[in-house]
Amino acid sequence: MKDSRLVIGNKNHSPWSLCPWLLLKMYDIKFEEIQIALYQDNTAEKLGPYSPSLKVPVLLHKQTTVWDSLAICEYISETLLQNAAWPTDPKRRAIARSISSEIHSEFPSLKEEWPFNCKASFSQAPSTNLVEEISRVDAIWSNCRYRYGNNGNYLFGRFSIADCLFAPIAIVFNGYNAELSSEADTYMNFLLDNPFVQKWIALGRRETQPLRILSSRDAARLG
Ligand SMILES: N[C@@H](CCC(=O)N[C@@H](CS)C(=O)NCC(=O)O)C(=O)O
Repeated sequence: MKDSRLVIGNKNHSPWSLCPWLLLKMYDIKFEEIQIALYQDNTAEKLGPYSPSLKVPVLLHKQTTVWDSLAICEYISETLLQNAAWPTDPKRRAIARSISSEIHSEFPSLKEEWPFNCKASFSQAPSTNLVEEISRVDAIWSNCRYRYGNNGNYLFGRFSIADCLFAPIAIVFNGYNAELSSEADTYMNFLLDNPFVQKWIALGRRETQPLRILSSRDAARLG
């Protein structure tokens, strides 16, 4: 058995699973992937042995269990990467942590109106609140790359946990045709071109598991 096992949900519908999965892939850390179909009658029963919160993602590393995407990314960086997944400079690290926490805990309209779906390809008019949230993400992406990106493609000059946290947002913005500034659009496309993100999208698109608890409105919109 590998030292690290990552429990994830359906690739098509689990944005938080993508974050630590991408971090492990980018750093070439070998892990066993355990995929559990979400929103089924037996989902809680299957998650129970792994996940104290009955949600994914969960990392099982040796004798340690870590759950919640951001906590898992922190743990991976600290325990397996000598903190390499955050910027070295304390000021930049503080900003990287702040924007990662912000996307993780805020943006209710984005999460509600534009649910993560690798198959999405709609132009769905965003509400006023969602327009404000999109412009906040746009400002985060544009400012971080301008101020801390060292003329590179990543938010902080090299790949970091912040890029992991925004990878699902790139998929969502692309799927629902978000209107972005050209700077933000460039970063979105850069994330979408990442070979591991491409792989996740391709595998997600191949999934056919129906989601039992979707409302009829969501069922009509999502594949
Ligand atoms: N804050 C958590 C959110 C976890 C979460 O909501 N996971 C979803 C899939 S992306 C889930 O497990 N849903 C199953 C459920 O709510 O029953 C994280 O970042 O990991």
